Amino acid sequence: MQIAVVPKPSEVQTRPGVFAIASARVIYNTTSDDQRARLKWVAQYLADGLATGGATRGKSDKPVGTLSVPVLPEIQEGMQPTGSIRLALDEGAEALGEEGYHLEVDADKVTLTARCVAGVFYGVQTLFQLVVSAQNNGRARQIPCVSIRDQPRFPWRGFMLDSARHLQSVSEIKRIIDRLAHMKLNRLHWHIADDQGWRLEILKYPKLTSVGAWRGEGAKRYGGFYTQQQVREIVAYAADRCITVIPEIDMPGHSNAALHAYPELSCSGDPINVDPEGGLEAYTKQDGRLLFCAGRDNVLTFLKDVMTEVAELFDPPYIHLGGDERPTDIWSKCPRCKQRMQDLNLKDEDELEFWFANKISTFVHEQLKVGTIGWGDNLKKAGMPKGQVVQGWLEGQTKQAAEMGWQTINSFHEWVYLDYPATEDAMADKPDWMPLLPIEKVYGFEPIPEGLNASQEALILGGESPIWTEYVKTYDELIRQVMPRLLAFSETLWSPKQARDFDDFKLRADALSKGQAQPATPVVKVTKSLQFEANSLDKAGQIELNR
Ligand code: TNX
Repeated sequence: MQIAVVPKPSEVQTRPGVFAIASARVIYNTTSDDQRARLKWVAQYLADGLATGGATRGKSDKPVGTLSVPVLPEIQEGMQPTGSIRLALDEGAEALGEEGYHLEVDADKVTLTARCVAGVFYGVQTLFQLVVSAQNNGRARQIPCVSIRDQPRFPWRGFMLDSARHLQSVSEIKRIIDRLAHMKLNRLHWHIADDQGWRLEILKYPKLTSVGAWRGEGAKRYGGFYTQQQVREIVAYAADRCITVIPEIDMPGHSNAALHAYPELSCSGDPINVDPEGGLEAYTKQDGRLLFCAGRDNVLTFLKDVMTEVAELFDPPYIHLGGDERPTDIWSKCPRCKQRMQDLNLKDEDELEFWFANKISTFVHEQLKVGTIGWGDNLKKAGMPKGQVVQGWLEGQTKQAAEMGWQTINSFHEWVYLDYPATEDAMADKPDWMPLLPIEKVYGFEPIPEGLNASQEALILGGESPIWTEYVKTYDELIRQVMPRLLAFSETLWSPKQARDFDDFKLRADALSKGQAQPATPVVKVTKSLQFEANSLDKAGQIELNR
């Protein structure tokens, strides 16, 4: 029987025979005290997934029954009962790293071992896919005997969600997180502030959301934001699924929404309007693009205050500070910016941006003890702040960054920007400048640029695929845009380079999606997330979706 797992595991050995999932029970070992609660959570997540999704979903995508899978702590190590799925931590399994796992499916039992809980979690995702593909092959409730040893090629496997141009509800974001987990992606880079909207509640600056989260008037009014409570809920939901949320507050450009709320942070201080459309056209009108004033001290105070709340709220390893596409020729005409440049002996706007970025980045590093990331636009200009991770999106940036000694995330737009059309037909609905990005091309993405030496290659942490949402208004459109290309992307970051084979990928992806409404999407649903959805549907009507 074909083993349809995406992303493709590092080592797979099939054997004759099947394991009957229908009569399974899940047991988890309890030797490690601090990990016990997490392991138990993963065991329950597995049982819930088997109960409502994988094993019981028919081709019509309707549940065809329920499977009750008990979850029990292990009674005696080494005495695994027949018919059980055993989840175990083995701290000595160094070779598996932090995210690897070893899955043994025998006719009478399943054993899933990992050094860390994340590895167990990824082994569970593989198990779900074995169930889904077996069922799509007409072998519901039976999975093939197999031995899988698997671990990711890169530690940074990211998806970037733009909730600034158009936003998604909390329950939709949770569904996105479920999908990322199925694809073994582990970073959700959340773009929550841009010219077209500020989406994050900041207690110290309430106008960011009462004013900055909205654009347009009357029937055209559009907007919404995430309360701090909702953000905490999303961060925790992601953490359960081994996904770290990386918030991005873009600066000094891409900041019109913040300036709309607090005009005293711009160079002129004049009130500004946000274009009701929220698309790229609004942005590309050069005269409409503003930026934080680098000459005003209140801007630094504001951004430091915002960073302090962001750090407290997300408790992230990194905050993304943007730094892309700064509008030019505004700072050099502003008396305050000119004064700053004179005082600090800075020769041009690029040097002023370097100073500005350094101020905020140093504050985040030193005061908040959080790392920072920046888009690579300034690498070859005045430079990037010390210690910042560079996210390369334009041609050559990732390579330049690694050559210059920076840790780097590769997001080269031509290969991984999922706002670009996937087919010739779809090009008609997109702006002319967007190139075609078919799934074959995404699948061919190589995170490590050619021509680097070994120590430079080691600086490439992985990659990230963004969905920018200027033209992506609804959740359904977003999923159509993202899937199945994100599935192809996940394989470029997880699987061994030499295992890449597009035809083989298509077969595996099809085996997972056969008969399902969404092509190439593992559809295991989890009871817990369904309950969550019912409970948390847009609390207090905070998110207006304008549908
Ligand atoms: C460039 S990528 C941007 C975004 C746009 C995107 C559209 C980057 C750092 N900036 O603001 O949404 O292109 O494809």
